[in-house]
Amino acid sequence: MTRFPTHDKKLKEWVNKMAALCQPDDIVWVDGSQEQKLILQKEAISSGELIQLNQEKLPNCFLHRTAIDDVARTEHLTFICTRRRRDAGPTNNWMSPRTAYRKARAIFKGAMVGRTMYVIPFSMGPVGSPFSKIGVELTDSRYVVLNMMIMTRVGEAVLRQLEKEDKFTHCLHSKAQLDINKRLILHFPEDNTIWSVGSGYGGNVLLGKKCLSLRIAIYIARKEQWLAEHMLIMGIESPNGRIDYIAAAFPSACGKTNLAMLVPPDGLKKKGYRIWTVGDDIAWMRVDTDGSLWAINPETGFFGVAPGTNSQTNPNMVETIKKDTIYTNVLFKPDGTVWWEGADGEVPSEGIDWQGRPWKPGRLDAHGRPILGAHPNSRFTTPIANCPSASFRLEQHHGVPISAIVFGGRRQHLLPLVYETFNWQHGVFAGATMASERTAAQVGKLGEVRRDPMAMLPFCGYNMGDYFRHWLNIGRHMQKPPRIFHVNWFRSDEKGNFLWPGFKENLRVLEWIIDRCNNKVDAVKTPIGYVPRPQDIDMTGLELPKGTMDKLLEVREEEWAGELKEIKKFFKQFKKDLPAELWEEYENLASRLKSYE
Ligand code: GTP
Ligand code: SPV
Ligand code: MN
Repeated sequence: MTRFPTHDKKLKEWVNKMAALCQPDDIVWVDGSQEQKLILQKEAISSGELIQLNQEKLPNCFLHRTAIDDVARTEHLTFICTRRRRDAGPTNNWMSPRTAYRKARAIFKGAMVGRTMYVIPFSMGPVGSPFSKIGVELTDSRYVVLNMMIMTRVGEAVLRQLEKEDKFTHCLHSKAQLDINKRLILHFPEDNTIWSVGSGYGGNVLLGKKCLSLRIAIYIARKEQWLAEHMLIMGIESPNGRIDYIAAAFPSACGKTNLAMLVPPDGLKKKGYRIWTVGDDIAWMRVDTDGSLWAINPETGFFGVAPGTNSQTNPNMVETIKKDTIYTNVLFKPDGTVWWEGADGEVPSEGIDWQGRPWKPGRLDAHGRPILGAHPNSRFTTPIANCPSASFRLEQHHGVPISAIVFGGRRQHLLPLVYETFNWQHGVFAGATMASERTAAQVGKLGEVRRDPMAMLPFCGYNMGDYFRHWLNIGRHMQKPPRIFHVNWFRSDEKGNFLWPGFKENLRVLEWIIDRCNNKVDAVKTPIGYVPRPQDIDMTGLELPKGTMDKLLEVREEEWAGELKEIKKFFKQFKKDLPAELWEEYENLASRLKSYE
């Protein structure tokens, strides 16, 4: 008989019911304690789920390898299960709840035989904050438990809060056979329930993250009049000591983590800028009584992309991941440390690759492509508290006030380095028409341009037409709405080289954004929005080839014809569910472009 550390009847009944389905040998409640964490780590090492890394060089760090076909979110196996198909909308995979439960139940049945079922009570957001939501995840993976302990607030205090609210998101996960043909990531927003089976990869199994904090939260947020978004949150402290906060939505693997903890480039450092990191992936935002938008990061950790992380691109992250970190699918070095493509230092002469095979640099696969040491979507899980730029306002129950919302995508052509939209409605249009080239964060063809409104295409738990309408409504509730901008760090020349150096230099663009918010700088009006005058981007200490800035800021009317066509095609699929305001913005843009020389 399991002892239940809670008197909450609904919770007890649900745990019993799920245990009856999955048939674990044992049930263990996760209390968030250090003692329990050490036991779990030890067990995970002996079961092979974790490899202990060199504890002198990387204290309290571990390595995990997933199955070879389980390395990124599998969007084609991810479903929104609402009673009406219409409520999932044209951009989501839909399954009826009845079918979904039936299919998944067959896979969950007996899936935990011979295993322990862990019960993880967790809070997204500071426990007890009006922003926060509670979930309970049941899982048979120690890797999941240890990751959740980094990414969320876990333990006793959460249970007490849950008992008060008597409401929580029911999250059930089992690795089952880790079989891609028996993998389902199912969301039941009408039941406040998530069922994930057959995977061991982060975004599919850390159910507090994308599944709860976006796909389920966005559904709750519409009812409760707030926003759940795929956004980083950062504070930019100006030389005069004022901190302006921005929230920025870029699709997966398009630079949120890097921007959120940027270290000012030397030229601007002289002015005294400082960055405060609030979050790198998810923002929950509410209109407060002062009429402006306030945001929290519901998470307590980063689940960041490893490749490309080094002291040039992201020195704060390099510092953060030196301890208390779980690495997934990176290269294991003979000295018990880790490496990935684009890491600091020399390329190691040998190691064990992410698939567990002996590795040497320079080897090619059957197609003549280099065999990578780390998977392109290899990641680390690490506590925000260890980040040198962590904001002192992370635990504040009311979050931070947002001055600007920034949308951005990975676009080789067309989109200038930055532009400001004319007003909230036009800003929503800019967000709704965002597009980006596909990255390794999701399974599929790399480089293909796809529409990814507000970076939420894979995470919008209901009809996207309704989501756009909700955004328009939120704007009407604010006396002081944030200004909305669009950035593109990835514009390229004819040869495909990036025109803009990116990373820390992006602060130069953020400076312009903040100056616009504070009415300190002029701009040039173009058909798509306001772009900077070249002289208004501070280039102290950064030299670009002559003419580059003009190319970065250029709006080329002739290129926009194709884009308009694509936008129209995208909008049309929503039929009557697309708000009329967005068609109006479309027509306005088309006519502004027509009369533009
Ligand atoms: P998710 O965790 O998947 O949501 O990704 P993310 O948006 O946090 O992306 P991240 O910051 O991890 O960056 C992903 C990739 O983009 C890395 O390979 C970076 O090297 C690259 N990147 C980030 N910022 C820039 C930039 O300013 N310019 C260029 N060219 N590349 C960048
Ligand atoms: C993303 O893909 O946007 C991520 C990683 O942040 S995952 O948790 O897998 O979704
Ligand atoms: Mn993300």
